[in-house]
Amino acid sequence: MSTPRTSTHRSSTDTQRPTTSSRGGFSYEGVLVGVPTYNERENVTRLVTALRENLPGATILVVDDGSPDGTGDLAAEMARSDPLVHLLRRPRKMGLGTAYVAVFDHARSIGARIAMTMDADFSHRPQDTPAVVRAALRPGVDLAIGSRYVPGGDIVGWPQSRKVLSAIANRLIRASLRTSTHDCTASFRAYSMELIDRLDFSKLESTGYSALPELLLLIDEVGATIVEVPITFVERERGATKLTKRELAKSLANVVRMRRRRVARSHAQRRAGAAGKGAR
Ligand SMILES: Nc1nc2c(ncn2[C@@H]2O[C@H](COP(=O)(O)OP(=O)(O)OP(=O)(O)O)[C@@H](O)[C@H]2O)c(=O)[nH]1
Ligand SMILES: [Mg+2]
Repeated sequence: MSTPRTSTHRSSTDTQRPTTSSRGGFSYEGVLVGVPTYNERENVTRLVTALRENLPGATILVVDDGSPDGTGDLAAEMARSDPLVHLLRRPRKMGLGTAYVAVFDHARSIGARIAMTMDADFSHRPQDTPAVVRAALRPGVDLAIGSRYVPGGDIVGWPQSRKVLSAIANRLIRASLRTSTHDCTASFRAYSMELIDRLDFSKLESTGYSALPELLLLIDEVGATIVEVPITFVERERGATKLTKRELAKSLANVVRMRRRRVARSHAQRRAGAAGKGAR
């Protein structure tokens, strides 16, 4: 069994660049960008096109959960003509947490070095993706988070009330999980596959939005170096949110459950520490 370690946090200076392509530009070969979609027909084609431009050489995977608005068909059209656009069609809405695990499985199956996840609604700007990927490519970095809550990060288009709610929720989660991450609910993340291979996804209980803080908990449990890269988050302009009040309530309940798990682990560590001292 691996010994739990505490994750470390670093600032995000860009030092390592992706490889140079035969045409002289940077190539993001070895990077998989996973985009979960549910009813994103107004966004999916534009987003995949923008990602292909901003991350040349990267593979894009759309994970569509049987969107009734035909998002899957639009993605299928792109995948037919571009070998770097992949599509996973699932029969029904199965939740964001399971979509992320599908992204990690796909990244492993194509031998990727980095698995990135982001939303389809342009809240995560395609032009910010290179900085997040490059941060994850730095030696020793396990996870780079595109963060709203570090200096330089910003939110555009949210009313003040939503900004305050999100900031409070993130502070609460940060304190409950005893993590050093500031943006615990961000889905804009680039994971090294070395980190993914160390995680035990059978422990992941959340299937929806709360998979994001729960993944952080799993990551903290194995010990990892996390960097937060400031990004500008932009409120969606097209399509509708899938974040329902019910989903929010479920996420809150899940944070309480995670807090209990985190405290139980600390107690177990303390007991193990005391037993170790006694034995010496
Ligand atoms: N495959 C899949 N994608 C989902 C599911 N639920 C949401 N998504 C996608 O996950 C991303 C985030 O969902 P949003 O509705 O934008 O949620 P949000 O960003 O928290 O809320 P807004 O601020 O209103 O945009 C989008 O790309 C959605 O299409 C799901 O069950 N399955
Ligand atoms: Mg959104």
